[in-house]
Amino acid sequence: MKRALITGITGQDGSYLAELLLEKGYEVHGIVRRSSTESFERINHIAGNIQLHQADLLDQLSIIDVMKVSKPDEVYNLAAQSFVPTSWKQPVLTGEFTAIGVTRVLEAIKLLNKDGIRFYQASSSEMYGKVQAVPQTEDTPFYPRSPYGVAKLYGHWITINYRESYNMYCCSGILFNHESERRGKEFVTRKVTDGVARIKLGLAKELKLGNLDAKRDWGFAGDYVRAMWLMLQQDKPDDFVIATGETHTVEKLVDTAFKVVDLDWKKYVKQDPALVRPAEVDLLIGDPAHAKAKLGWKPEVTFEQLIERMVKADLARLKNSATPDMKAQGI
Ligand code: NDP
Ligand code: GDR
Repeated sequence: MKRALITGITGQDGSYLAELLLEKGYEVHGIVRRSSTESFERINHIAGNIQLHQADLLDQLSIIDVMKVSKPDEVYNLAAQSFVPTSWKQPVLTGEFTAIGVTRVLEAIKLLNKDGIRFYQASSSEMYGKVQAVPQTEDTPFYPRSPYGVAKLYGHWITINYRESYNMYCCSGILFNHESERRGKEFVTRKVTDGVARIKLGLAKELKLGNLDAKRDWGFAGDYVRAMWLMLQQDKPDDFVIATGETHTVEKLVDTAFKVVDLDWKKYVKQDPALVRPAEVDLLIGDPAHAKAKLGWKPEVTFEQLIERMVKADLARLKNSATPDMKAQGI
């Protein structure tokens, strides 16, 4: 039985990846950080089948200890401060988790079992930032536009550096935006689908958003974790762009989500200058040709299917949590 260790197992991707690895017969271990309230809602349904260990990417010894106990064949480094706007408010902390945290994990692998452990790094399309070519490939030059993007670029290059310096099996997955009903509510897709469901149910009157012109290449998280696993099953380590190859504006996302419930978004969406970022990434569209050719990977869920499933999931969740008062009003 293969063993995997996932940092960031409580996050969106960590939960889907844990499910996938369990299906494949892995023994799954995960790192969780101590907090006064537990944030296990995405993994509660598989809690009996995975082993959780307390550790933090800020603490080198805690990572070494978890690796000694879990003895992984594969390490998936998904933990990060992952919300771009927070990276301007907490740039130093973002660098500590999202950049130097990667080196801590790589150092633990190098120390304990450099030839036996395969490593996946969660890199990001945010590294392209002010894009230098369209569509973006593994060879497109990077130009990050946020402290988060800069930190991820460090993580990307340190992964490549350990591969080249120590001959370690290290892969960097340059993943474009991927979403699901488990997405954090501060990210734009989930903010919109949750907002649409609230407006439809009479729980909210408006939805405040920032820049509606930005373009993103949005895919489904369940498809993207398959690519992570595939990267660690090859003869040689490599880096891969994972994307759908389609791009849409935030406005198109909003229109698509409101249409699921037959409402006109223009009546409800307000633009709030406070939500506009200090520096924006205007256009992302990835070319996944390398992943298609080498990994045999392709996305299964379309943009429209993704938004529809997210709106429906938010409607169902809000209806299930309706109070007696709300139920009396037909919610
Ligand atoms: P989430 O924000 O949903 O999850 C982040 C995870 O990291 C959580 O489990 C969080 O734990 C954990 N974490 C944060 N800081 C630490 C720390 N110091 N020590 C240990 N764990 C920590 O992110 P996603 O699942 O969406 O993304 C997974 C990874 O992929 C991230 O690195 C993200 O930057 C990257 N990425 C994501 C993309 C996307 O579109 N989703 C695209 C490209 C890259 P806790 O529950 O305690 O907060
Ligand atoms: P992003 O995702 O920054 O691309 O990073 P996010 O969903 O936060 O923003 C996407 C685009 O939508 C615009 N936008 C808004 N965004 C948010 N969050 N809230 C709003 O109200 C709003 N209005 C407009 C943004 O300006 C932006 O252009 C995500 C994260 O998962 C990263 O961790 C990951 O690396 C990248 O995707 C790829």
